[in-house]
Amino acid sequence: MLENLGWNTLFQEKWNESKQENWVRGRIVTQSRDFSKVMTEQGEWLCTLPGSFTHHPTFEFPAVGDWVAVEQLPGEERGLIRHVLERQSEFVRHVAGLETKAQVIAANIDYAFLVMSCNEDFNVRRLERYLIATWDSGAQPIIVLTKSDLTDESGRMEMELKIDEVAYGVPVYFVSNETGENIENLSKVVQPNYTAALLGSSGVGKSTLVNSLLKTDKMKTNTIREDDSKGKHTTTHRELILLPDGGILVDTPGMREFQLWSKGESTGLSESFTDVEALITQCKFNDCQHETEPGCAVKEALEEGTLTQDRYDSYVKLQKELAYVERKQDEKLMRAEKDKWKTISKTVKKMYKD
Ligand SMILES: Nc1nc2c(ncn2[C@@H]2O[C@H](COP(=O)(O)OP(=O)(O)O)[C@@H](O)[C@H]2O)c(=O)[nH]1
Ligand SMILES: [Mg+2]
Ligand SMILES: [Zn+2]
Repeated sequence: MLENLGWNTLFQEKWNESKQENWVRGRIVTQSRDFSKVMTEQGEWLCTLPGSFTHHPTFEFPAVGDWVAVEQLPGEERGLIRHVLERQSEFVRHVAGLETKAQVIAANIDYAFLVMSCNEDFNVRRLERYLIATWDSGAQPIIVLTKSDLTDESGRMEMELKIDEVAYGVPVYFVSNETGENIENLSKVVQPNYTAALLGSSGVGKSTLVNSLLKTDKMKTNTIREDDSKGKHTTTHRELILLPDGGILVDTPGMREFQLWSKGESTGLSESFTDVEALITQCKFNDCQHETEPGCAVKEALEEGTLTQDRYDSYVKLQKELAYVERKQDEKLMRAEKDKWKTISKTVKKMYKD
């Protein structure tokens, strides 16, 4: 039963190390601030986190896709989340707004479906961002171009060329919920017990795609509420869904902005920009700024047109963005450290007084 939800031997090992007698395993199906819906071996339970959990200094809310240990409340279909199993992957972004904080969009995913629509939403610069986050997540990227019924052969070729430039070797699927193009093939990508998350802007057809893959109308989509002025963002929470052939999907609400998060040791930028970084190693000087130095391989490539200016500018911009987030994170850690010492010294002083 748990196997159908993506349980594997690695989780089993972690579980064996941590399990306690009254704990039941489950996977988070939906997550809001206060509640988690958890699919356990004994059914779907509404679960909360005990306060002691959230007061822990390194506390992080569990996310959709997390495997958790639940303690059932006696006689109820509710429980307390006692433990979150170590994640095998996590897709993270910088939370929208000014706060320096990570937001886990989905945990324990095998595939990241990077969804853009063929008509209005296609944007390689955004794709670059999603790719960096995907390489950092530990999931495999799959590019999904929806609404293929709204473009023609030359439109497709143009998009394929642009994608080749930023995501060479990443699988690309043109899909349409209207004509059914590639729906079957995409469903085969999500093999039984594997999890794929649909990531992308609002309105690109993610929920409709889930319905196509499910062969039902489970997910609410924009069309249903087209006459409802508030109905623009129909998917309001992330949700884990089981496919009839055994795969698992996570539908997510659209992300209006996608700011990067860095985990310090992140290599996503390098993995997404192997072309640029390979050039940099060929510059004559190790500390080349790629501006006026002689023997600069980057400048040469830009002049020859083998590297486009847009791509290079994007690399520089994303690198700065990541460095900024890292600096902010360091500052935040330092502040937390200072606060900790303040509290400790206060306690010590008080002890001496008493
Ligand atoms: N032409 C066309 N429209 C689509 C397709 N898939 C979805 N749509 C429309 O796009 C809109 C947004 O769909 P929805 O699934 O709610 O997008 P989401 O916000 O990404 O979940 C709806 O009006 C859908 O009917 C498609 O393959 N072709
Ligand atoms: Mg949706
Ligand atoms: Zn250079």
